[in-house]
Amino acid sequence: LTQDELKRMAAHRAVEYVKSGMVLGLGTGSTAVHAIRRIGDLLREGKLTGVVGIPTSKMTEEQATEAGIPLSDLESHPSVDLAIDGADEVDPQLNLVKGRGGSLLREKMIEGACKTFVVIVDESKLVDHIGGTGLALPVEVIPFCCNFTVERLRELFPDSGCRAELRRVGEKQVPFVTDNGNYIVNLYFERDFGDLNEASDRILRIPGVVEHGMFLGMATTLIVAGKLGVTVKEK
Ligand code: DER
Repeated sequence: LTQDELKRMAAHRAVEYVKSGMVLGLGTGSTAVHAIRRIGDLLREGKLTGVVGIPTSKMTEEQATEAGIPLSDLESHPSVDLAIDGADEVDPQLNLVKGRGGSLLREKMIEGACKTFVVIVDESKLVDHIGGTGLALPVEVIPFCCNFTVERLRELFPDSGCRAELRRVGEKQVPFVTDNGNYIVNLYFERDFGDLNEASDRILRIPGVVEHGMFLGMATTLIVAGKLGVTVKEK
C-alpha cells in the first residue's frame, strides 16, 4: 500500500462518523482531501443529506466546492459537530503538530469549536514527543517586523538548540503567505523543549505571534492507517 492509500483508508474510516444534518469542520492537506471527496460522493449518492462544511483553508474551500459540499463559516455556525483533519505529528496523548501546510490558524479556530475532532494519519505521523522529530513546529506571525519576531522566537528556548526560520517558497524564495495574509516561522529543536503547555504559553506571549501549530488536548479521536490495517483510538 502506498502512503496515499493509507491516508485514504484513514479518511474513509473517519467519514463513518459523519451523520446527515451535521455541521462539519473540513481539514486541510493531502489526507483531509480524501475525506472531503468521500463526503461529496455520499452526498451525491443521497446517503448523506443536509451537511454543512466549514473549510479550514482556501484550498479546502475549493476542494469542497468541487466535491459539491454546501459551505458555511463559524459566524453562521459557531458550534461544529465534527471536524476531520490530518496532522504532521501525533503523540500518545493525541497532542498534535499541525500547520506544515500553512493553515494552522483557521484549523485551530474551527477544530477548537467542534464537539468531536477526528485526526486521520498514516502511521508515519506517530511520535513519542511532538516537536522532537527535528521537523518544523510552525508559528504564524504578522508580517510587520517579522525578523524581530523570528529572533524573539529563536531566543525563547535557549537550552533546546532552537533554530527559527521564516518559511520561504519558490525560486525567488519569497515569504510564504497564509490565507490570513500572515507569514509562517518554522521552529526546529535539537533537544526536547519541555512542558508543552508552558512552551505554548511562552510562544503566544510574544507580540507579533498570532498562533502556533501545537494542538494540545484538542483531538478526541485518532484514526491511524498502517500496513496492518486501520486502528481507532478514542481519548
Ligand atoms: O497543515 C496542516 O495542518 C495539515 O493538516 C497537515 O497537518 C497534514 O497534512 P497532510 O495530510 O498533507 O500530511
